[in-house]
Amino acid sequence: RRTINVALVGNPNCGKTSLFNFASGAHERVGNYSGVTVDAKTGHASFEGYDFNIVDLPGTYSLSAYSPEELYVRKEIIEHTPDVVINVIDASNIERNLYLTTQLIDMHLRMVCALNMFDETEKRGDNVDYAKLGELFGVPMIPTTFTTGRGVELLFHIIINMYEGLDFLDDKGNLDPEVAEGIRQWHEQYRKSEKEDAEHEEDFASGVKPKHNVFRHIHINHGPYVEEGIEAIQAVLKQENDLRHRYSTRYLAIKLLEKDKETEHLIVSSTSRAEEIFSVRDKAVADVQNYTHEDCETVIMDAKYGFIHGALQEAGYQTGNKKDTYQ
Ligand code: GDP
Ligand code: MG
Ligand code: K
Repeated sequence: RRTINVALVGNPNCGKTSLFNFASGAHERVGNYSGVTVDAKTGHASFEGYDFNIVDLPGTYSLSAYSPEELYVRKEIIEHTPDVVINVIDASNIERNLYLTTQLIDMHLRMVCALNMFDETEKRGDNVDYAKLGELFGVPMIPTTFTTGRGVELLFHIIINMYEGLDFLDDKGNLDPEVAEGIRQWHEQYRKSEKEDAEHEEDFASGVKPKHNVFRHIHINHGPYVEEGIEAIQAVLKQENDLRHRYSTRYLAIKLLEKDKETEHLIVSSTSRAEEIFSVRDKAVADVQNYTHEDCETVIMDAKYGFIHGALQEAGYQTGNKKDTYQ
């Protein structure tokens, strides 16, 4: 039997522990509370002949490392590299929740999104083409209600198939050959990327994409100045083989542009090129500031919200007007 390591990541109160309890049979406390310690609970589940180790991580709104929770989640993802990340999203507050998703995308993970609280959005009369949204984010988006277990089987089915790169069921439970091919190719790209990161990233940069690749790893475009900076920093990072094989150089470059202290420490402790990397970074930061009259962090954040806004619009997102049914 194969064991798949899964991590639950999402904003506070989006339903992570409810999924954890439902899938693993645990009885962890759900609801509005904040613990004094930052830690993760581990549980086990079985689906379709596979075993799962499930880690319920603390809730975070972002991965900017402003809080112990954010640092903890980042470390857990980077150091323990789960096979698949389940990004739980409170679909009744989708725009804000997708911000974390855009940061997870930078980390280049195998990921699936649970559009949880789907019952609430239905009560309110929200509308969204979640298949389209998934396509735009390059991540399968599955409507779920973890209080009743709706969508959980499909979610795990998709995780298994992502892990194995095999077939795929659509939301009606039928095998959609085009989506199956998309998943398979996406998976191949991912496997390839683990071995040949640099080559892989160049593939994406030059726009080479498989024909039916519905779930491809996307790059969120942060605008010409930030992207130029990312490219310049990546060029130096890629000369460090250890770093390149352990981390997504794009993610590290973005974090360096945000002047992220943890990432700076990582660079200092793991390369002999720290000085060169910081000087390229400092120049990029200054260029962004000069051209946009904003600091890098703001430009990056605005670009991510711009991407979310555009994707929601393209997926026909509309909030229902039956607001009284939602507490
Ligand atoms: P966490 O902070 O992400 O671990 O979220 P919890 O699992 O503790 O859930 C927060 C609250 O939302 C709890 O009161 C849950 O019962 C409730 N909840 C979780 N999932 C759903 C869902 O899909 N629909 C509805 N209506 N409530 C949910
Ligand atoms: Mg919880
Ligand atoms: K990598």
